[in-house]
Amino acid sequence: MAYRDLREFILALEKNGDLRRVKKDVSPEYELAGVCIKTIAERGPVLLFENVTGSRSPVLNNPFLSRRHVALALECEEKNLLKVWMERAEKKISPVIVNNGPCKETKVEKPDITRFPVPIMWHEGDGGPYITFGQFICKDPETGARNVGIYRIQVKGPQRAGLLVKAPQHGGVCLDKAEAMGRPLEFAIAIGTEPASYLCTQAPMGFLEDEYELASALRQAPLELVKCETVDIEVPAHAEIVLEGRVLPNVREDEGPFGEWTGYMSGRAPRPVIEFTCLTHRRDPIYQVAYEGYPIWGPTNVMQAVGREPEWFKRISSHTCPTVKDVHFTFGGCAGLHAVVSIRKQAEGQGKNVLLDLLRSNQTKLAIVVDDDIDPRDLHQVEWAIATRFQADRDLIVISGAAGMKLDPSQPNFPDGVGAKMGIDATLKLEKEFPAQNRIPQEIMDRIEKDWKSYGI
Ligand SMILES: Cc1cc2nc3c(=O)[nH]c(=O)nc-3n(C[C@H](O)[C@H](O)[C@H](O)COP(=O)(O)O)c2cc1C
Ligand SMILES: [Mn+2]
Repeated sequence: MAYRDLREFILALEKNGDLRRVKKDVSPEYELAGVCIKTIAERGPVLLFENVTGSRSPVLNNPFLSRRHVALALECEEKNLLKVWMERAEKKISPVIVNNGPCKETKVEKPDITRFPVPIMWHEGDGGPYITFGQFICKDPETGARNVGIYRIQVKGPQRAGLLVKAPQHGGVCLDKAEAMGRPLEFAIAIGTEPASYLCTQAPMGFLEDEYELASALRQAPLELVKCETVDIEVPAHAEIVLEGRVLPNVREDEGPFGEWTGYMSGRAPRPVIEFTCLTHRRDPIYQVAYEGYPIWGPTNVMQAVGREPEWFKRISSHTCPTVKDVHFTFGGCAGLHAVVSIRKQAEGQGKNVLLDLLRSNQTKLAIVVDDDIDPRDLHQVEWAIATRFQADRDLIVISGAAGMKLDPSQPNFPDGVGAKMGIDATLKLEKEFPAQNRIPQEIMDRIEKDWKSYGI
């Protein structure tokens, strides 16, 4: 049975031993971030801060700390995540609109976001407190198609905030269209929901595709949505907190800096401005956040990788290589910049075509393809394949001046988003004789396995 709301998922995490309730008073200024970092590095437990100084709401950090946590969220086995996601995503389910929902239990017509939800300072030098884990829901001003994404929100005043989103992100495309019509872009931000509504936001979907259809498919039950009070948007009925508002057309104010998920501070620049018109929440709402700032530990990379891998697997298998085995967006590669793919190669040169597939993404700057005896999730194995099967003058692709991820600080004219891409084909040549791999006879290995205790090791 799909989780109905965040609270049911919290209970499941708790039952699994994956959640701790922090009773100690914790300051929202850097201390909460610092405590999160410690457990993110260990891949758990998920933290529910029950006493945040100056706040009446408990704060839950991003619950998707490992693939195991995502598997619990989707109620499947961890080893089947990719397959289950692809199978469920095939059969889209429409969300349903209901008349009322717990997110309406309390209504505040003049919200003050400097007081609620909890204004949290994440890193030294941030331009202000940031709302980091809201589902930003808007509609394409031309077609009315719904779009949902997560974008950083800088708290600036009781009803005023800054927003970082730019085309080709779909939220940015919607904003461009609204501004061209001279109209504000209405939106709602849903915070604290059942897990699929968060996970769906990171899938690289088509512009007119509705993320909440994917969420409904992933949870195998229609997501219940309810109409907003002041804007023409529908939000998850069981959300803990809903902020409604408008992005002001053609208004820009400085936004940033902010410690980004690349592990670096991203700069201050004129960016879109939003005005809040209403806030509704459940009784005793739980505020949800995501500490983002150090990719190697994978704070938000887990959900980004889990959302991207099925889509790229599908694209590669449907057009370039039906025998693709696995796709891995690595943590160190910020779950987007670096991808490793394993394939059973069917034709010479196919490895390079797979690389080109991945490199057309405006995120990915390094793609590595390996044979299917290598596990792309084990980076030691990947390095071994590069060390022993790859020759730089023959198997390397470099493309310069391509559109890349705008927050990559290594780009020559950062932050213009233009940079180089590299592909490493570490697959064996099909026709070329290659030394046999070291092996011990299988029957001997089986016997050792069986008699293992007798060796007294
Ligand atoms: C915690 C978190 C914060 C994010 N912040 C931003 C952001 O500030 N701006 C942005 O463009 N994308 C951000 N992203 C990535 C987008 O949510 C993601 O690319 C999404 O697929 C965009 O959806 P869209 O193409 O429908 O707009 C963030 C992702 C996560 C998990
Ligand atoms: Mn979208």
